Amino acid sequence: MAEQHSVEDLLRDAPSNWGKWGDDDELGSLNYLTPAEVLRGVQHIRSGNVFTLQRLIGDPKGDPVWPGRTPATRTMIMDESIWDSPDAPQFPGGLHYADDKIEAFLQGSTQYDALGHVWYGGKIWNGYDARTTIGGLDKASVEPIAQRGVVGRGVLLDIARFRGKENLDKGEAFDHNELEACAKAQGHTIEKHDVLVIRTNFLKLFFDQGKEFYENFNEPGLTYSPELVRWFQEREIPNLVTDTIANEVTYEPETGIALPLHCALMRNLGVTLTEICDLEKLAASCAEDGQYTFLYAAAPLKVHRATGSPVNPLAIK
Ligand code: UVW
Repeated sequence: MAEQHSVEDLLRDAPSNWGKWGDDDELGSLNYLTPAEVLRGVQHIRSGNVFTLQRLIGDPKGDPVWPGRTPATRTMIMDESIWDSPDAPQFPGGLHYADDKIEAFLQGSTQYDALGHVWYGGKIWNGYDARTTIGGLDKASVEPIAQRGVVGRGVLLDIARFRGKENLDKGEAFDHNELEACAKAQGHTIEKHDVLVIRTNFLKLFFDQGKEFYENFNEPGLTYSPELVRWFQEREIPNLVTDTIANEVTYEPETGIALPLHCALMRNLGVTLTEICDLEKLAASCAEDGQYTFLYAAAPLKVHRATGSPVNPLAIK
């Protein structure tokens, strides 16, 4: 029988930031983003060009989501047809209006993960009991992230371009050394407290391939190694932003463990994850003007006890 691996075994001696910001902390590595970091980010605004990084919710071409989730559905509640009926509500002055609602996975579009979104061994970020997630996250929900907002220096690491590819393919892995090499080729360095924005353009395949996209689902991205986790800890990286559904190679190549970086980075170091971004316009601009650094600003929605929330991050160059 094949040897079984657990994420607990894999990460037994892994670095941790639990307790670093106190026993009550729910922000993790976002604590690194002080007002001084906002001002450092502002120094990278040169042209005033603004890029929105959210994917369209309800895209007529489809919404990429993690297997098992379904895309948001939008339902029209009020429109002009309502007033065709004699029973339609009447407002003084003859007002008509349109209203709609969506039913959506809070993790079903461009999103911030709450720090308590993923765990192992019965403990979430900062050592809180995983039972605090029952019925809603009492600890480390998306709410504290939304209350605070995320602003700092962003750096685009265009790995697809660095590898000379239109998009990365299933399971293609890279590491922190390649992030450094990519930054060097782009003409900058990765500094302490940078928000890392990594482009793979993998979701091009979602739109090109249809159903085949989900066969042998295994996204490309960073993959676990002790060195990589230490690098994130030493660089004090607050936020990892990517254009894939789950920000890392889905199954760690050596052990087959699912999403070990969610555990090593988010649960143990408190690094926030931002997923399913659309980086195409930003990447085209960076390739054209050679400026890969910018002010990154994002605030997920304030949803009480939620595991995550949709967001439309901004990159301002
Ligand atoms: C899972 O929760 C499995 O993935 P994500 O972080 O992409 O929402």
